[in-house]
Amino acid sequence: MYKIVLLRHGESTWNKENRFTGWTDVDLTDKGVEEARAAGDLLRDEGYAFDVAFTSVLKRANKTLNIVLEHMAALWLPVEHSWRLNERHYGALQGLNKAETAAKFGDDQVLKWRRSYDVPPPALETGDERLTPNDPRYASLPADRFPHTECLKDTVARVVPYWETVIVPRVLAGDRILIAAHGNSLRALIKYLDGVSDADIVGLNIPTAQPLVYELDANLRPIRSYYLADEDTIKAAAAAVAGQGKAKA
Ligand code: DG2
Repeated sequence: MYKIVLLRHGESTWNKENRFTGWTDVDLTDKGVEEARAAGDLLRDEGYAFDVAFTSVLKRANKTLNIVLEHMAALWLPVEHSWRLNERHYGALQGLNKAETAAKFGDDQVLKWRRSYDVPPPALETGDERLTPNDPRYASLPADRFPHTECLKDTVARVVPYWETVIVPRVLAGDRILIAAHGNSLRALIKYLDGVSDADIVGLNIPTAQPLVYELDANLRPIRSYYLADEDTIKAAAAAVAGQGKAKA
């Protein structure tokens, strides 16, 4: 049996301001730092140790990972970064307030943009300063493939090849793996691992900085998965994430 741990980053400044973030490179809040510390302490206290970690090229995930590793006395751990683990690109919604967007377009439309499998948010127009294909962190991404928006299906299409070609060989080699990423890049991976239907993936919300353990069989199919925190805590945190996309009454 293999065991991997998935972790969404701690609260970011735009999570706090309830703004669509996507590939915008925002920092953690003080609360986010605290959440990351708590995640590291929890993993350490539960006896977890890792051989390699994978993360995105966005600082909210990178910093969360560093804080976790620091609290596990494992800052020396090899870390691989890839844009393929970035948050789903939120297109022209990036920067907008989620509740205000719901007030303008309706809760149902925002739910489709946030949680549907194949409805992408409105795309950024060519020339928009939020498109940064020349940023060196995207050197391995051809400029003409730099996303202007992404639905979850698009995110699955770039996360799964990374899982298959980079992470799976390490899992099969017996390495203990930590993946520190984002709400929707993790939803993409979970959809693939658990074979979640396009309809059911709408109801999946990932709380910040809560370690999620996957036990995998020899074929890397999930045997079971569970958060280390108690069920009530996770339910409340996931419901809070779901509620971020509703217009305020
Ligand atoms: C959030 C997720 O991404 O937003 O891009 O706004 O995980 O990097 O904070 P993260 C964003 P929702 O899909 O939950 O609205």
